Amino acid sequence: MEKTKKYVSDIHLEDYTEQYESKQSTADDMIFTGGRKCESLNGSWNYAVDQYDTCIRQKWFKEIYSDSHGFSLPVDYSFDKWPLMELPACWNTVDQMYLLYEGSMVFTRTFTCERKENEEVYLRIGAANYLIRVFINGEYMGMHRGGSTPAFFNITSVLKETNRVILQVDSTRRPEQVPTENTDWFNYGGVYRDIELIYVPKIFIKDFRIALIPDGTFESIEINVEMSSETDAKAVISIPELNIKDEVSITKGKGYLRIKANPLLWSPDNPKLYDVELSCLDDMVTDRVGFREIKVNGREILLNGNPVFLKGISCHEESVPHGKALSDDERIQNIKLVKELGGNFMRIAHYPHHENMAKLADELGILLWEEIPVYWAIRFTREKTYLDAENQLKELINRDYNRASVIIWSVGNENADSDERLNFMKSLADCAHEKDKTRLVSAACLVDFGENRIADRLEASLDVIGINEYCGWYTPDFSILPKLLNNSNPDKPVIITEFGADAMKGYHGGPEDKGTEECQEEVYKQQIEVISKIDYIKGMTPWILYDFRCPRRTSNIQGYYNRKGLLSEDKTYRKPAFYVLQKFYKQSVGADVELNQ
Ligand code: GCB
Repeated sequence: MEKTKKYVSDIHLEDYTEQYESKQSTADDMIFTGGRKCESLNGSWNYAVDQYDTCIRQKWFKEIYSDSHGFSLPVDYSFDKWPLMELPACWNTVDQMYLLYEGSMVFTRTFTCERKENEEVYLRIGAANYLIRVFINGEYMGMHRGGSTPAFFNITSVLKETNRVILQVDSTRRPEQVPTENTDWFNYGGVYRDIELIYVPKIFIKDFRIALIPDGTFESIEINVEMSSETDAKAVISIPELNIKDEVSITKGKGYLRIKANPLLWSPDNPKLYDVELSCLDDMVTDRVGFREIKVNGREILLNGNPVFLKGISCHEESVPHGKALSDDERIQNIKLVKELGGNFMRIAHYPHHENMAKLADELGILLWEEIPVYWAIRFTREKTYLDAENQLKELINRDYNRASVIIWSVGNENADSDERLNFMKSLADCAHEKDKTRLVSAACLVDFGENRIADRLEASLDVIGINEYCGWYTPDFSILPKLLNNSNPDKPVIITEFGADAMKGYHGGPEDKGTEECQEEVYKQQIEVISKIDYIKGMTPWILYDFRCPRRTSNIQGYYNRKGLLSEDKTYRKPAFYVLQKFYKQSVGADVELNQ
């Protein structure tokens, strides 16, 4: 009787998600992972599409197979007999049947765990879009919100020798989420970044930050340590190549040290990295870091004290075979394409990409703009939406703080200038400044075409102004661009974060014919000619490196792809505009460019 009642209440309980709102993994739950003992849980997982969220309504994770009298109960799952999927993956690319699926899927597997008595074990999920709920051995472990940043769960207390883990992932777009329902990219679902167990001692190094102090001397490194408990201890930092081995004293779990050093400075031309090691009590972590200074002086961006022009390109995290679950080879290919263009900078839009992107950019020498998905019409008035956005920003900063390649945090893209939006985004910009004094803060803003000038109240909170303008495309009258730029007198450097034009590979016509390669080529020529003459423009990241999937794009030349790529979506074909940009980037910037021969 009890059971029957329970069954019926599961079906009728409509606010069933409430009970899983507790234990949210946030930026505060992150732990530093470099150099730690870890075990991968990537590989084959059993899975089921769970469109009606039956797993969490009926609490499948409790695995109740019989009643109190021992009679077997009917259940709606058979974990070990479900089909298999190799994780990490975006389910949309795994099977044509799931291409357009948005909703929940449930993944499960068992794993063994040999934990030493004094070890704590964390489950880390690199990213799952958008919401993930985690269950182990019948217990709810917690949830994570935000589709592009990592989640951490301390699972020590429930571990046995053999363990069942269940992940419920929900990719549903919702208006109050970050991003909101309507974007200009494809909403991939799945657990699409690495799943791993991380072993740490009872008291461990929770956070470790190391950076060159941006004081213009290039000879001071600072180290911040946070321990997992309010302990007093001594930590040791070593950077063998710089002959550094120093003590950091930890008081109530926190430590700070400033060291004199003379590192070779990291730059795209010389991406010098140093092995660093931090040990404290029974714990030790490692990293490979570069030391560089990025600053703004008036309208200049200074890298290691020298003015730099950011020759960039925007890029989504996507490949035809893998969706967002790129391989490192695919990431390297993207960076190499930017190098081939003659670029030194990438705007990795519009959400945090895999942490290996920044690690590879460190190794290969590319500067990065990293962004959170505060995109278009976010619910600016909703407090919880703000907290979600701020948490994603903090998770990104925590994750990539030690990456020299990352020079700019972007707090959003193309949000109409309202009072609510100003408050929301100003708070995000202030938060980024407070959390990180070693980088610049920006956002991709809209141009004020009414007044025909760069004007956005958010600019006061930014170090660098990002501008999306589509003159020659969405704003067909190209002559507006020179007027607008000449009409503006910003007191900060400006990066043209977007311009571009759709072009379908192999589709030809005149420069006026929208969607042709010739039209895109012409837009690039016109844009570059104007942009290169404006002295306050210190960088550009045209939209975009290669075509990407987008449900909004249904025209005959688009075929559900945004075709503003300089390359086709499979990256095998370079459109003529690729070579226009390449020519500009390979010439010295600042000089007038003759693009019409
Ligand atoms: C924009 C957006 C970008 C779009 C692009 C376009 O301004 O920032 O996400 O994909 O325009 O192609 O319309």
